[in-house]
Amino acid sequence: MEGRNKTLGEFIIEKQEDFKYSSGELSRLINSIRLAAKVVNHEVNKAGLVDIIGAFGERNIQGEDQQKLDVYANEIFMQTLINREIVCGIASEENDEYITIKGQDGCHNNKYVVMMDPLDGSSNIDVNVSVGTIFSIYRRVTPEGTPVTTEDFLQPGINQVAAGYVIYGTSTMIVYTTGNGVNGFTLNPAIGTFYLSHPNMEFPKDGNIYSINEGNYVHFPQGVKNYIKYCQREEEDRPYTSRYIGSLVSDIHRNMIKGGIYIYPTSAKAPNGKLRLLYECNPMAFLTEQAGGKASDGFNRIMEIKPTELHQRVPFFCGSYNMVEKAEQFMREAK
Ligand code: AHM
Ligand code: MG
Repeated sequence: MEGRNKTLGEFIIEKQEDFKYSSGELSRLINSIRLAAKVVNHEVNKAGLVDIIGAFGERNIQGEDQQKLDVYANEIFMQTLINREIVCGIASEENDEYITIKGQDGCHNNKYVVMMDPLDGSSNIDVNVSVGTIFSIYRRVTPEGTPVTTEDFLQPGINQVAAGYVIYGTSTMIVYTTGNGVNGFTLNPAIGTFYLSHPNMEFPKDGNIYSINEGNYVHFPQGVKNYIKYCQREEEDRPYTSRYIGSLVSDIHRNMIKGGIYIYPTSAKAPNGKLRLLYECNPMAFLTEQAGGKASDGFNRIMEIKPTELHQRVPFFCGSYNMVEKAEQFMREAK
């Protein structure tokens, strides 16, 4: 079997020459994410044992309850990246503003900016449901040597040089792309090593799973309602099944393996949808396209949207190519 016994560390070294800009920095960056993922994994696994779960008593910029582990994961990912002096800026779903990072020499010579959702789906932690970390990496667009600006963060998704997620599930995995396909690595917790377990992951072109919070049905746009009805129709033997964990990373991960579509549309309650373009949709869209799937806002390719603000939300249709095409067709027809 390809990749048997290959560790993530070995894989990163082997693939370094494939990177567009092969200075080794991107490899170091992914290595830091691997390290932070292990630390967060350790803490997430202890969630029921230590008194770490529960609301922290703070609300993040979107006005949602922030859980303690969100704060923890945010700190770990931030500190790991800052300490290694690989990036020049980080924007996190948990922070109102981006941060600028300079090296020990006081210069701003690093090339990459990172955007992340350190612990997505964290409301699921206290019920033992999988959560994840999502990350997205860009080269800065402003000149090296100067502090990063908003412009470095408000880049369209097509500029991503790498993206991925960590899923803290029944096993812990890192799944990422640097633009040459998608590979998944599973953690052996006994020795703390990620092994290549899912080489060249691909979304099946078609699938039978649709993942959407149907509790919001009455608020959905007509196109989405029609698509759901299409999935539920009995005639023509359409064996669709509904699966919604409510944890984006887990829903997308399952659909990538089994074939399916994830939809978080606009609704009367959430006029721009719920998910964030920079921290959630762009990285998931990059992974999805690299795995042969499709990601759109119902009409346009997610990765071509020009962001206008850090915490911007967009409707999200993502998954098996033909399923997303079909859903888009319903959206167009109902327009
Ligand atoms: P979060 O970033 O606050 O955790 O919210 C994102 C999560 C996704 O993981 C999930 O797909 C979605 O919110 C679920 O939302 P809802 O409960 O409205 O269906
Ligand atoms: Mg999130």
